[in-house]
This record gives sequence, structure tokens and C-alpha cells, in this order.
Amino acid sequence: MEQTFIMIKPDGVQRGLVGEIISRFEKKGFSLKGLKFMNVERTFAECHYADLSAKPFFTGLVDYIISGPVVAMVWEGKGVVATGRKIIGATNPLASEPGTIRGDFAIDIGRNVIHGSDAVESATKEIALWFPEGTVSWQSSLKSWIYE
Ligand code: DAT
Ligand code: MG
Repeated sequence: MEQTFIMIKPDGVQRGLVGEIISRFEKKGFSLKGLKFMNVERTFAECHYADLSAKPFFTGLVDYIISGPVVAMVWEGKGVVATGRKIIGATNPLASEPGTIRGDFAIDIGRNVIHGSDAVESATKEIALWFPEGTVSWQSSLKSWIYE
């Protein structure tokens, strides 16, 4: 079963959106497999966003991610990487559809509340980076009510 890495960024935590965001993934039917509330160090944030290190906004992005605690999660389910991105919405919240997390709760691209892996391959890398200790192995008793 596919897994994705989801992180509620410091603004999402400060604005009290943790429960709302978790609820959207839960209600969809995806399964929570890992959850940590943590502060990240600069070098760790730089590693997470290494692909963007040449971008002019990189330093500001890293400053933002380390500005307060984040909620790091692993969610599992059929198609969870692509569907997770749809639940999150477009990178620029002003272009995100209403009904998406960024569309409903954010305005500026540099305060867009949440991160989600953009491909199965990056999800694997991000889960290994954020959850080196591994995730929780369990199966929801609702599985047969969600999958046919
Ligand atoms: P996403 O988070 O939708 O996967 P991304 O991986 O391209 O987007 O970029 C990571 C984060 O960097 C994004 O959530 C917000 C920030 N960012 C992206 N493009 C930006 C830009 N043009 N100006 C400022 N911040 C930007
Ligand atoms: Mg990205």
C-alpha cells in the first residue's frame, strides 16, 4: 500500500489547524502510520528541501520551517501521494481551489500551512529522512468498509 509524507508547517500549528488537517486525511479513509510533533534543525530542513537549494526563496523557506514546531506524519492508502496533493491544493494558496487545505486556510506561498510529497519516489525518501526509526504497523478495522 502506498505511503506519503505530510508535514503541518509552523503556521499550521500556530493557527490551530492540526486537528482540522488530520481530520481531512482521516475522513477520506487514509490511515495514519506515523506522527511526531517536533522542532527541526536548520541542517535537517535544508536536507528536506535540498532540491530547492538553488532557489532565491530557499533561505526564507528554511527560516520558516524552523520557526516553530511542525507535525510530521506518514499516511497510507491507495493513491495517497497524488490524492494527498489534491487534498492539500496548489503550492500558491491564491491558486488553490476552495475545499483544499491551502485553498481554505492560506494566502501567501511562504505561509502555505502544509507539505505533502509530490511523487511516490520522493515520499519514500522523505519518510526515510523524517522517520528513520520506522513507522507504526497496524491495520484499521474499517478497511473492508473503505476498500472493496
Ligand atoms: P509544494 O510545497 O507545493 O510541493 P515546492 O516543492 O515547489 O511546492 O516548494 C516547496 C515550498 O517552497 C512551497 O510549499 C512554498 C515554497 N515556495 C515554492 N515556490 C516558491 C516561490 N516561488 N516563492 C516563495 N516560496 C516558494
Ligand atoms: Mg514539494
